[in-house]
Amino acid sequence: MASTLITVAPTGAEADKAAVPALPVTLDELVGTAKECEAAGAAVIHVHIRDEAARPTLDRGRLTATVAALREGTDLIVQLSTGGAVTDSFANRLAVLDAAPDACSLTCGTVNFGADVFSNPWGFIKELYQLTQERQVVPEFELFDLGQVATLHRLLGELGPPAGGHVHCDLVMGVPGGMPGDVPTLAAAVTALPDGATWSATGIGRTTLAVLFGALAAGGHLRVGMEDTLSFARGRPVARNAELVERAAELARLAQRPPMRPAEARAFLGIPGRPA
Ligand code: KMH
Ligand code: ZN
Repeated sequence: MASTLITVAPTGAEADKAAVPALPVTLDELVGTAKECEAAGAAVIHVHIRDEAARPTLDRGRLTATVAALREGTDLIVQLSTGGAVTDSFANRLAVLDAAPDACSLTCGTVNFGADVFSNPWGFIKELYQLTQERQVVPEFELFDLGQVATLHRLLGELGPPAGGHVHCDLVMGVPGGMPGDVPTLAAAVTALPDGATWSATGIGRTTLAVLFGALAAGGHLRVGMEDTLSFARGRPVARNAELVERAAELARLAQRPPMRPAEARAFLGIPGRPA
């Protein structure tokens, strides 16, 4: 039976801990969340970290310690964000790979991001991609609009296949400024992907459920978490990341595509197993 890759994105760079107390921001909170989400069916964790004041940071020491702690506490594939926060420099975003994660995000273009701009010019995309190839860190191609799918084709055409040999994408839908989180747009994006690519999708905010159901129906994989939505239902805040994973896993089982476990996900994504 085919299975469903579930990625949890528990923190992000945007939500404010003071306003969202359930957001995991310390290392202990992150590892505790990761364990619960793994038990609930996640196989990958997409990681943003915070500093002692709960502000987003790309501090190298903290990132390295985070990778080690997640490996110690879970079998999850550790995917560090190279997107960071909209205020992070390109140099700091490239340096994320110094923490030697299993995987990283790699966004394929610039996009309006609410009132901000999430900047990913072609030169930066190429440099980051080449670094993933050199360091053998498996990239997940983050696609916020259809133009970014065209850039992914250009990238693969110029620089060849990624570390691990397999192209896996994540459609990030419903960002104010990016592609809408609806089924016609999902279908258009999936149709445009490179041959042989696999994909997950996530819907930001109110688009979460439409994208989740659409992705399952179209044979895709799922990303959920408090980076992407802070409401479980109308008027009901998310209490913990694991409830979003539990819901995704339940729907995946109903779709006859149960959650993929981390070892299967490693083979699927071309990520080597951990040394014993
Ligand atoms: N925080 C956003 C500006 C990624 O993680 O690679 C970018 C983002 C994408 O979250
Ligand atoms: Zn992210």
